[in-house]
Amino acid sequence: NILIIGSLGQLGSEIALECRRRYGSDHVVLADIRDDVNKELIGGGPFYKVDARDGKTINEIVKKHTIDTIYHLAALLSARAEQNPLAAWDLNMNGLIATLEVAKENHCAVFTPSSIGAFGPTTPKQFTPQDTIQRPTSIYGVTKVAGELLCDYYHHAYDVDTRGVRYPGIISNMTPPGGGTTDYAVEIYYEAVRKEHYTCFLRGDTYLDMIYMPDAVEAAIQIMEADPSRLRHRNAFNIASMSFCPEEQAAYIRTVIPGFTISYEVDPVKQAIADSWPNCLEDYAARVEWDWNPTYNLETMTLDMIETILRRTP
Ligand code: VAH
Repeated sequence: NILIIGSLGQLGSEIALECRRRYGSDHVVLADIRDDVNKELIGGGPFYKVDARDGKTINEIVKKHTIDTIYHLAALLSARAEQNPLAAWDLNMNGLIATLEVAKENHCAVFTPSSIGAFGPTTPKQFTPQDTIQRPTSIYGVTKVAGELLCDYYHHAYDVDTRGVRYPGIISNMTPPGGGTTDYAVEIYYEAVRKEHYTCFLRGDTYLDMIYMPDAVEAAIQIMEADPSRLRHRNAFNIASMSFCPEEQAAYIRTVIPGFTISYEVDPVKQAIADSWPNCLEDYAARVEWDWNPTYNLETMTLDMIETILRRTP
């Protein structure tokens, strides 16, 4: 059975939905600090309102539902974290260690997402290697590197089956972005449909790795189903699927919405975070060790995003 902590967030909601689709609602237990949003999106099945740092309650849930796999998806993302570094450290680290302690006691496997945010300005920006220097300059990145090291520690010291991927910016047609630096790449599609214009908070030539939610969810499930004897890495695997800048994304949107225009009001904090991150990762380790192979690209994602938003627009 699976427990998803942070199951109402941007990534958590969609992993919850897909896991319930694949494994059945009763085998997928959801938990989130909030209980007000989009629960109907995920349908029935066990749900607990719980703070990710509350190891005691999480331990009770794990024992009650004989959980064998925990998806730990509760965190403050980069832009929001930068506004409140101590809250980000508290949630991102004390939430994670609570899960790792519960996993150690109950022999659960743990999935924890890392991010391209785990790299910094001294990391090679083009085809960023799987094993390279990681000195992020955002507090979010600090918690991601610390999280990777903590998960590897629990694996080597206590044999906890911890695994993770370094996510690019995630683009979803179902759940709103969660306060990240890459949120522009989601908002732009909704604004393109709503008013054929988007004012972007990053410079038009800012390249970042991005991934469409269906591929992001597939990675989270595929890595946890992988044969552990093949894994030479664990926390966390580079995964890549597309790298683009706002200008490029706007050009693809114009192939569907010819009148679409983009303008720029650069947010200096978000731009500084984006400039400290790589432009594109290399993900050979994920491809070799657990057959990672994304399906969407900027063209097919743009078509799917706009068609989905149009279908929903009254
Ligand atoms: C953020 N969407 O912007 C997240 C992600 C690669 C970025 O970690 O913080």
